[in-house]
Amino acid sequence: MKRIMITGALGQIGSELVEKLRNIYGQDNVLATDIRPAQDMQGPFELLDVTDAQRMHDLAKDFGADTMMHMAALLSATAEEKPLLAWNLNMGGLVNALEASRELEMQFFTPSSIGAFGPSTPKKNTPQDTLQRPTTMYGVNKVAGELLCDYYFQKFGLDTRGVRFPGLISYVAQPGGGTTDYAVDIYYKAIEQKRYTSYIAKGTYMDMMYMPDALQSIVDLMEADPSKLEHRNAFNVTAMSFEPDEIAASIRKHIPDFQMSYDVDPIRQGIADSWPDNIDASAAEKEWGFKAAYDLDSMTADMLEKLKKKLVTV
Ligand code: VAH
Repeated sequence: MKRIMITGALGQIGSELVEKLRNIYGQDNVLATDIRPAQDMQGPFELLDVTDAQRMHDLAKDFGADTMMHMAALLSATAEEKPLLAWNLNMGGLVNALEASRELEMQFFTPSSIGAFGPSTPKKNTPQDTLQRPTTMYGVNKVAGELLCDYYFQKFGLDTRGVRFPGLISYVAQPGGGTTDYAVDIYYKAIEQKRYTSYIAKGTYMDMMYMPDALQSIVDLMEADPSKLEHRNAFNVTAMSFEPDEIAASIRKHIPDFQMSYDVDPIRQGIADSWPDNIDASAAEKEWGFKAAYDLDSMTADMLEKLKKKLVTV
C-alpha cells in the first residue's frame, strides 16, 4: 500500500481511516473521496458518487492508486427504511470499486459486518464459517459482498481482503443509520444530560469494538502476508460483547448518577435480535494476528475523556 483511494471518506470509519493512513503512508498518498463536500480537509479530496463507475475509475487512475478502500455504504437501519436505494448503492458501489481495482490492479479492502449473519446463525461464539441467511437488506448486501470479493480473488486473482466489523464506537464522526449506534449516542447523552433512553432492549447482546482497534485491524490485514491467509474476506473481528445495562454500568463508574431508561424501537430491536450475541475471531487471530486493545471499561474511560474535550469546544 503506497497510494490509497478511500470512498465514503467522511463517514464514521472513513473520517478516522483517512487520518490513520495519512499518518502512516503520508498525507498526499491518501486520496479521500465522498459524495458530500469536505469542510476544511487537508490533503487530496475529490467528490465521488460511488454509483458513477467511470469517475471512480478515472480518479483512481489519475491518482495512481495501488489500493482501494471502499467504505461507502448505507447501514442497517437506513437500509431497512430504503431497501432498493441500499441495494443500488451498496451493491452498485461495490461492483464499481471491484471493477476499478481489477482494471487498475489495486489491492482491495471493504468491510462486511456481523449484519451478514441471520436468526438461523449460531448466536453464541459464532464461527468464521457458518450459516448466513440474514433477514435484512443490509445483511443481504453484506453476504453478497463477501461472496463477490471472494469471486474477484478466485476468478481474477484480485487481492481482496475484508473483515466483519461489529458495532464501532468512536468520538470523531457520528455513525449514521445503524442499529448499534445506541452505543455511541449513550456517551454523548451521558455527558450532556446524565441520562439516556435506549431504543435497544436490556439483555440484547451485540459485539462491539473501539475505533482505534478497527482502524489498526484494517492496516494489519492489508499488510498481512498473503500466504498466511486461508480466508480473505469477511474475517470475524470483535473486542467485546455487551448489552445496554452493562455499558450503562461502565459509564456509572465515571458518572455515578447516570440514568438509563428504555423505549424500544421494534425495527432496530428486530435487526439486533437477528444478529449474534458474540462471534469467534480466532481465524483472524491465527491468520494475521488480530488483537483488540480496548475492552468496555478502557473504551468508556477514553470515550468520556475525549468526548468531554470535544463537546466543550463545540
Ligand atoms: C450497523 N454499525 O449497525 C453498523 C454495523 C455491526 C453493525 O454494521 O448497521
